[in-house]
Amino acid sequence: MLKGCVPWPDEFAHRYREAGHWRGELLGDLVRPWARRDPARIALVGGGARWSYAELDRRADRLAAGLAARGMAPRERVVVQLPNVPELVVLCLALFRLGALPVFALPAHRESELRHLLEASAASWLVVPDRYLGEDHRALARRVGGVGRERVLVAGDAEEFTALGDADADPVPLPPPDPGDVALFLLSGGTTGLPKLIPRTHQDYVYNLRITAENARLGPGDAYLAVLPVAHNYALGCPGALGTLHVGGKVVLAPTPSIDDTFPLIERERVTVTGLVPPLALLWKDAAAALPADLSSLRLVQVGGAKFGAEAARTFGPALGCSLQQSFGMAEGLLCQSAPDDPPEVVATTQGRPLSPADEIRVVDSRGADVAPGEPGELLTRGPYTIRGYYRAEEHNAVAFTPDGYFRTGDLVRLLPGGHLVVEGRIKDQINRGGDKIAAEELENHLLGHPRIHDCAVVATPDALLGERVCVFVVPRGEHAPDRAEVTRFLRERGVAAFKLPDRVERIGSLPRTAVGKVDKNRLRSTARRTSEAGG
Ligand code: J2J
Repeated sequence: MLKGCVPWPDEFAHRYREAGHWRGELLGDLVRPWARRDPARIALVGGGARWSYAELDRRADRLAAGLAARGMAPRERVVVQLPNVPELVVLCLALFRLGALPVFALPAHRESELRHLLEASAASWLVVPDRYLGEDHRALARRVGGVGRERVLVAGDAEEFTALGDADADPVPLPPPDPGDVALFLLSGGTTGLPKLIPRTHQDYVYNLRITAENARLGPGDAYLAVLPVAHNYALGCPGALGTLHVGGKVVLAPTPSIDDTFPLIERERVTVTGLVPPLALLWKDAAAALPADLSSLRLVQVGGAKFGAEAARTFGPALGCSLQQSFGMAEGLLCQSAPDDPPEVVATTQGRPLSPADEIRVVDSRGADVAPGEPGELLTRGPYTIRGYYRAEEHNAVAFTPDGYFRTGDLVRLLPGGHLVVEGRIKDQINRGGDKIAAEELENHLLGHPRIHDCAVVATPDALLGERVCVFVVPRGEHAPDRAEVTRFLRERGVAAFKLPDRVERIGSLPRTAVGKVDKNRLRSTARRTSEAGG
């Protein structure tokens, strides 16, 4: 396994192979059987492209050869920041075939995040679109620096960089990577300073695709609409775009998550399955009633990334005329989802069950002891698609994993007798803003760089649509505390992604502390709630 990664111990690897979970499959081979068996079958629709399996397969081979010819080598890290464009899917397959390792940045990331990803992964390549949603990503790449011009690949008009479209050559035989080796890096939501890199192997991720596709009863007749960024685990592989290609289905890429883009695509492409975050699900529910769109092809909508409340969950399916699947997932691995045969009330009130019979879970108290059945506690997990460590993060791994290899999810759950989980909250210092994760410490570190901020603390405040919003308590240095407009300007200047910008900035004389001297975030959360209830 790549240096800096933590392998599964032999006895576990053996067990997962014996059970048939790990089958030595390669992500680069996903579309090959379909390209041979049914070459004209449509694989990918988006951005004006409509490619068959044979076409997608051919393009991936040509791109892999083109990248190899430009010097890209196996195991090199490639920070990939592409929105939902067909080039992203071809690039993924090409990198998997080459054994080069995509590090998936989100389209919303800016200099601060991109610089961190390049550095943390020691990447030698960066891939960006020319423009997306008003942002010129070539200008962004220039500001980020760190990678030579010829190693910045641009989907679209490349200016001084290399056009992704020019990396095209006649296919060459490439030595296949080891199925047990790392194939891609996902990002953690982050609880500490900056997001950690999550190494996923070929065989563990193919397993991830297989179990999520099975649980969605996904087959060649399905059309999956990628609404959320394909760069995120949820729309990439749960089952997402890759899981759909694995079963011979059709992947439809929505250029943005807006209703104006997604509803016409559902109608035109007869979309059957998609995945949403709760705020989008709420919007869809209202829009389905208000707009004349034909959504009758939809049979299953996954909702996850943040808690979907029972009330909304009960009415969602009937409003859209489809089944709801609650999805409680994490890029580190473990996936809990409702099953097709779960009774409606179980689907409405739980976040599903772990998908693999080999998933091991424990629910523990603050001392690490198992709680009584049904009581809330922190969810720990290990299994055939849950990592044993973040990339190059030995110190952090010592706290994020137990000595016997369980990942500490930081999520508070209750385990019901039937094996279903209910997410009750979290102990990690993170804000979940409608599925977007914001590490409090990352934002605090940025804010402490402001000349008029002496100290600060970032907490979540409840919100009807987004679930949570970002509130910052600021202890000013000097007379005048910076207001929200000033904080926003400052963070933008530092190149922080827009979804992390605070919704509220509150001035406070000093931060409340607990008995052991830690910032008392519970108290700050209550203060924030009180002031918002008072209309503050
Ligand atoms: C409450 N919290 C949830 C849910 C995730 C599918 C779906 C989501 C993700 C994802 C994913 C939640 N209710 N239904 O990768 O494949 C919070 C938890 C969790 C964290 C993981 C997928 N679904 N969460 O959201 O890596 O706190 O993955 O630990 O971005 O999101 O975030 P992330």
